[in-house]
Amino acid sequence: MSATEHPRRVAVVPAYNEQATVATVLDQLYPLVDRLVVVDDGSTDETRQRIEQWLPGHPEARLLVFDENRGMSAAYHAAFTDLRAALARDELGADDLVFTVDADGQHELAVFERLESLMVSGILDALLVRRDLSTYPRYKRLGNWTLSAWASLWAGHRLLDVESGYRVFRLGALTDALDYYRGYRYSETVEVAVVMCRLHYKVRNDELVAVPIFRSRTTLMDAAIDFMAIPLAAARVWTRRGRSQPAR
Ligand SMILES: Nc1nc2c(ncn2[C@@H]2O[C@H](COP(=O)(O)OP(=O)(O)OP(=O)(O)O)[C@@H](O)[C@H]2O)c(=O)[nH]1
Ligand SMILES: [Mg+2]
Repeated sequence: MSATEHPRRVAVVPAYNEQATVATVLDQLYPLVDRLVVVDDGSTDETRQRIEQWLPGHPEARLLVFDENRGMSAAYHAAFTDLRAALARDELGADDLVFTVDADGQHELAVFERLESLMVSGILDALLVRRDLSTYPRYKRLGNWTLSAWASLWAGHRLLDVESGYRVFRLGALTDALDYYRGYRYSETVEVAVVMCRLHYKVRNDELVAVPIFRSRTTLMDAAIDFMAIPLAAARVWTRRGRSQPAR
């Protein structure tokens, strides 16, 4: 990419049982991006059919499917691996931007331009959107604060909403980080944040964005898994790359 060119935008949308919202989210997202990857994570409702009905007329969109539910982290891993292959084929560049967006309409797409300009002007590798959780129940906010503080300790960088699924990554940094984590259930979000910080990539997690609707399907078990996944992700970087050797 030359200095005058804009990075391409790629959207990744994991979807599990989102028949009510998925087509609307894809409709709103498609005009904002150059390429879109949606993953149906073995939905048992009409999600897959809704996506298949939506696909014609959207040539830059691609559907990956799991026949059985494998969890959000596996859905991201499949999509990111697909993008890594596109990078290797030179279809995409290391400076292209990957936006991750939930299929449930929880992510405010009106801020897309703002997120891109923050990435470009700040020369960021990752912008983990900080969701405005003021409409969330108190126990959710407390859990989020605790997990973010715990992750900050291991990341060596202050993280304010480490569970956020609304993110922008530079593709080159993301594919590098992919060598250090896979994620289980929801742990992809906390693991990639810790890994990227530990690899000395430039990460921000302070840009506050409103959440249009509250809906939660995560459980206390998911929080416990994330809690354990955080030090393990940091340790993976330490053991594989060494404590002092920066990535870039
Ligand atoms: N719940 C769930 N979502 C999945 C799964 N696989 C993919 N997803 C998708 O991953 C995205 C995030 O899941 P959500 O359940 O909205 O979780 P969240 O918004 O990060 O967290 P909460 O606000 O605590 O519920 C959505 O687009 C889901 O459709 C899965 O196995 N379970
Ligand atoms: Mg959600």
